[in-house]
Amino acid sequence: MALLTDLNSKSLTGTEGKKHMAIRVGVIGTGTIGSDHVRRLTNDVVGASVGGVFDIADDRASQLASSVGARVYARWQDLVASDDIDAVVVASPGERHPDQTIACIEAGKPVLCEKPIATAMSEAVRVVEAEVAAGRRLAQVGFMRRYDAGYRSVKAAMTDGTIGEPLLAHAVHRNPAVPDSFQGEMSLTDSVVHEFDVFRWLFDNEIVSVLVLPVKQSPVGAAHLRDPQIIVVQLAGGEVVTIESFVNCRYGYDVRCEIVGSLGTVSLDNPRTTVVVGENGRQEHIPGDWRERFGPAYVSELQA
Ligand code: ISE
Repeated sequence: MALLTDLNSKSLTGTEGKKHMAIRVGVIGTGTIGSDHVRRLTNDVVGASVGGVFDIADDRASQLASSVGARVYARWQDLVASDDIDAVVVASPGERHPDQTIACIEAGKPVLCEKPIATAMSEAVRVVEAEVAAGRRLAQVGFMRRYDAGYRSVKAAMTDGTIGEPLLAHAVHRNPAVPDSFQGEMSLTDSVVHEFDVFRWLFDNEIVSVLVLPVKQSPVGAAHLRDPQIIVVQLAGGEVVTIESFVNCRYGYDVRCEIVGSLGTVSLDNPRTTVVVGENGRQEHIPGDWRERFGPAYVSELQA
C-alpha cells in the first residue's frame, strides 16, 4: 500500500481550487504486457499518465511513446532517475527485474514489477534486502488476480464465515497453447506462480511444501514440456490445494477454483458474459487468453 500513500500525497483529489496532477509513470519494457499497461495507464487509470517508456527495441518504444505523447528514454537507468517520472512499471524480461526494481527502490520511486520478481532465489532476496534497507515498502509484484472481482468474492466468502472454516481447494489453470520459448519449469514459474500467490492470499497462510506430479503427456503440442501436471500445495495451517496446470489445453483460457470449507464451498467460475442456446446446444464463452480474462483486474491493480 506504499504506492497508494505516496501517490495520494500528490493531490489527485479534485476538490475546488486544488490542482489535478497526474502521476507520471515510466514503463520499462514494451512487449505485450508493457504495451497493454501503457494503454491502460493512458486510457483507463484515473490520475495517471505515461511519462516515459524504455525498451531495447527502440522502434517499438518510440512508436508506443508517440501514440500516447510520452518521452522515449535511451537507457532504463535514465528513466528511473528522471525528475519527470514519479513511479515505474517494470515489464521487461524476468531476468532484468531485480536490477530495475532495486534501482527504483534506491531512487525512492514506487514500482510495480511484473512477475516474476526474479528468476533466482538469491536475486529475489536482493530485492527484499534493498527494500528493507530503504525502510519502506516501494515495490509490488504484479499479481493481478488479487484485484479480480471473482477472486475478491471468493476471499469474502472465506473470511465472512459463509463456508465455515476453509480446509482445501481445487484449482485448474489452463492455457490454450504456449510458444516454443515456454521451456523447462515455466509452467510453474510463469503460470502456476499465480496460484502460489493467490492461495497464500486467500488462505492468509504461507506455503510449506509443494509436490509436482507429472501426468500422462498430452499428445497435442508442447512435446518439449511435461504437460499437464498436478501440483499439490500444503499451507502452514494444514490446508491443501491441488492445482492442475495444463498449458496446451487447446480450447481456451480456463482458470477456475473451488474452496471447500467445513460448512460449504465457494467456486470461482469463468466470468459469464452470454449463454447461447440453439441447434448446437447450450454454449457459453470461454476467454481466449489471460489478457481478456484479467483485463479489468490489471486496470484495478494499476489504479491501486
Ligand atoms: C501468463 O504469463 C500470465 O501471467 C497469465 O496470467 C497466466 O495465466 C499464463 O499462464 C502465463 O503464461
